[in-house]
Amino acid sequence: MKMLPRIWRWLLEERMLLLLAVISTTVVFGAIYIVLDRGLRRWTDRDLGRKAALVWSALALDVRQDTPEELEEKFEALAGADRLIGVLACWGDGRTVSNAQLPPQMSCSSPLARAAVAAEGNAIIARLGGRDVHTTAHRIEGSSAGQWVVIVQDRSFVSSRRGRVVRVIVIAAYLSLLALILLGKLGIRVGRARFDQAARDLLSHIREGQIPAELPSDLQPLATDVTDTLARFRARTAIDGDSTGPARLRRLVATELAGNPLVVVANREPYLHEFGANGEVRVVQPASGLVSGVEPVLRACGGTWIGHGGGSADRETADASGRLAVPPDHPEYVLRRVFLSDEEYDGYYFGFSNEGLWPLCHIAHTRPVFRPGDWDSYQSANRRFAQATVEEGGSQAFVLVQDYHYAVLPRYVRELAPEAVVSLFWHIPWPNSEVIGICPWKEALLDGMLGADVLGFHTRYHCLNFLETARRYLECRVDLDAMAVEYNRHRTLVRPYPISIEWPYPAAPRHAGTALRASLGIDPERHVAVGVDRSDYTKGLVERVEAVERMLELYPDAVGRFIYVQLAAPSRTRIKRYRDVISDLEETVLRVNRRFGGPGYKPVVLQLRSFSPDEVRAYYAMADSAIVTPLHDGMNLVAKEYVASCSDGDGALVLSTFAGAAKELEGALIVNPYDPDSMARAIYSAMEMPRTERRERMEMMRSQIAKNSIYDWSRKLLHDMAEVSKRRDRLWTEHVDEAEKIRLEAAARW
Ligand code: ADQ
Repeated sequence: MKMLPRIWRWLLEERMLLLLAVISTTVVFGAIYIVLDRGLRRWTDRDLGRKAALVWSALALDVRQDTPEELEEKFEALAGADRLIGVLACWGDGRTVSNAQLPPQMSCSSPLARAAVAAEGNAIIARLGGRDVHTTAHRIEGSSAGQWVVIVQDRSFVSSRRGRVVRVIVIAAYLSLLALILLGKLGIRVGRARFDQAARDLLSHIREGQIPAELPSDLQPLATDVTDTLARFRARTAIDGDSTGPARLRRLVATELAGNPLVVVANREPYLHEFGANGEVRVVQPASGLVSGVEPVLRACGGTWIGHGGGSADRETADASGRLAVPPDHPEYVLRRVFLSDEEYDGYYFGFSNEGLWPLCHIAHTRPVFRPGDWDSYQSANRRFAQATVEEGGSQAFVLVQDYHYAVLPRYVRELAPEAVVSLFWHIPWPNSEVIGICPWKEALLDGMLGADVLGFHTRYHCLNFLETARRYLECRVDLDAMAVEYNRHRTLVRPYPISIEWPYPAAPRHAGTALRASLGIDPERHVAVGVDRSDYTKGLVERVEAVERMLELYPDAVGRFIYVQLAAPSRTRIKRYRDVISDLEETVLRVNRRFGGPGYKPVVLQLRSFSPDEVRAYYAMADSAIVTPLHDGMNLVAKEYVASCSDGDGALVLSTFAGAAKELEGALIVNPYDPDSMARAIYSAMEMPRTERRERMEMMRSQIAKNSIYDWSRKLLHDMAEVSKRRDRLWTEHVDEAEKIRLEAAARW
C-alpha cells in the first residue's frame, strides 16, 4: 500500500516520463518501419517479377525465330526502358546474345546468370555494376536443356524509396513524440492541480477536526494515512511527552532543578482583577509580550509568579499575603501580588523604568528622563520584590527575573539568599555602551544586573553590547569566548535566548476569521492586513499608517481592495509621550480615511483597546497579511503569533528589520520602518504575492518557530541555570576538600 504512491510519484517524474515517451515512440515507429520496409520490398520484387514475365512473353517467339543480329537489335531497343538493364540469351552451343548496356561481367557463364538459371524462374537479388539488380532466367520453350534467356532489371530505386520512407517516419515519430510529451505534461499539471486542491481542502478539514463523509476515491488512502499518523503521533506524545513542549520542560524541571522552587518575578501580572462599573469583579489578561512568552512556562511546570498588584480589585481577590491560584478557572500555579504605594509605583514604573530605561534602550528618538527620586523608588521597589522572592522561593530557589523593571533585583536577592540561582532576562534591546553612558546610575545598574548568574538577551548582538558596556564602566573581567563576566568574585553568563511562543499554537480556525470579517462588514474579496500592538512610540504605529497612505498613493489600484486593521491597546497613558502616540495615530488614520475612503470603504480601521487572546487570534485568522514594523524591538511576539496562526500555511508578513524577530523569520518581507516608500512597496507586494510564494515563505517561518518555541527558550535558560548550580556545588566541594587538607596538614605539623 505504502510503496504504490511512491512508485507512481517516481514514474510521474518529468524526466522519467520523457524517457518512457522516447522508448515507446522508438519501439512503435521501429516496428512500423520494419513492417513497411518488408512490404515495400516484397511488393517491388513482385512487380519486377511481373515485368520480367511480360518482357519474356514478348520475346519468347522472337528468340526462337530471329537471327542473333536481329535479337541483339531488339534487346538494344528494350534496354533502358522502365528499369530494364538488359537481356541475355544463352544457347547450349555457346552462342550468346546480349545488349551493350549489360555490364561485361554479366555473361552466360557468370555466377549471377548461373544462379538465376539454377533458381528456375525465381528472382535472384544481387549487386551488379554497383547497382542492386533483379535477375530472372526463362527457359526457351522447345529448345534443349541449357537454352535460357536471362532478364536483368535495376532494383536500386528500392533503397532510395526506403530512404524517403525512413525520413517521413522519423519526422512523424518525433512530431508524435512532441505531441505526446505536451499532452502528457498538460494532463499531469491539470491532474496535479486538482489533486493538490482536493488534498488542501482535505487537510484543512482534518485540521479542524472533521473529515468530510464523501471523498474522491483517490484521496481516500491519503485521508486514512493522515488520520492514522495523527492518531499514532497523539498516542505517542501522550506516552513519551512532547519532545519540544511542556512535557519535556516538566521533565527538565523535575530532574535538573532537583525539586527546588521556581519563581518568576515580573512587574506585569498575568491576571488582573478589576471592578466593573456596577462593582462586579472581572478578570483581565493584559496585552504584554512578556506575559504571552513566560506564562506558558509556569502553566507547564508550576511555581510562583511575583507581580505588581495593579488591578483595582487585586487586594480583594487575593489572600492576606497577596496570594491566589491562577489561571482563575483551572489553577496551575500561584500568583503573589506585591502592592506598592502610588508614589513608589509612579517613580519605579512610570519614572525610572518607562521614562528612563525604556527610551534609553530603544533607539526611537525619545529622550530618556532620569530623576533621582525615580531612581530611589526603583531601588526600593526592587528591594520589596526581592523580599517577596525569598519569602516565596526560600534560599534555594531558581529565580527567573523578567525585564528592565528589575535590573538591581538580582543583587538584592543574592544578598538575602546567596544560594539561590538567579537569572535576569532583558526583554528589550540593549544598546551600545555609549548610549548606556547617559544613565547617571549606570554603574549601580550594572552592578545589580551582575548579581545574576545568567543574564539573557534576545540576540547575540545585545549580549555583545552588554559585555562591552560592563568592560567599559566596571572593574571586571570580560571573557568573550565563554560569554561571561567575572565581577566581585562572581561569574555571570551572558547568553542569547530568543524568546518565542507556544507551539503548537492555539490558533483560531479560519472560519472564525471569516465570521469576524462579516461582523466588521468587510467584503470577503478585500485584502485585510492587521497590526496588533500596544500603543507605544517604539512600535512605529503612526509611521505604519503613513506607509499605508503612501502605498495607496503609489498604487491607486489598491484603493478599495486593501484594508488595514490596527488593534492598539492603550499603554502607559500616565506618560504624555504615550498619550501623544494615540492622538497622532487617530489624526493620521482620520486623514488617510478622508483621502482614500468612500461610501462603504475605510482603508484604515483603528480599534483602540486591549483584546482578549482569543479575540486577537480571531483577527490573525481574518488577516491576509500582517504588518509588524516597530522602530526598535527586542523580539516582537506579534510577528511570531501571526505566523503561528496561519495553520493553513497561507499568509504574508511585513516585518521591521529592527525587531529581533527579523533575525529568525527569513520568510518575511523585511522593511526599514523609517522608509515609507519601501514599506509601501512591501505592503503592496504582500497583497499581490502569488499564492505559491506566500506558502513557501510561510512554511519557512513556521518551521523556524516550531524549532524554537517558548518551551525551548525556558528549557535552555533553566538548563544553563542548572549548570550554574552544579558548578557551584562542585566548586564548593573542592573548596571544602582544600580546607580539610589544610587543616589536616596543620594538625600534622603540630
Ligand atoms: P511588548 O513590547 O509588549 O513585549 P510584543 O512582543 O509584540 O511586545 O508582545 C505584545 C503582546 O501583547 C502579544 O502577545 C500580543 O498578542 C499582545 N497584544 C498586543 N496588542 C494587543 C491588543 N491590542 N490587545 C490584546 N493583546 C495585544 C516586550 C518587548 C518585546 C518582546 C516581548 C517578549 O518589547 O520586544 O518580544 O517583551 O520578550
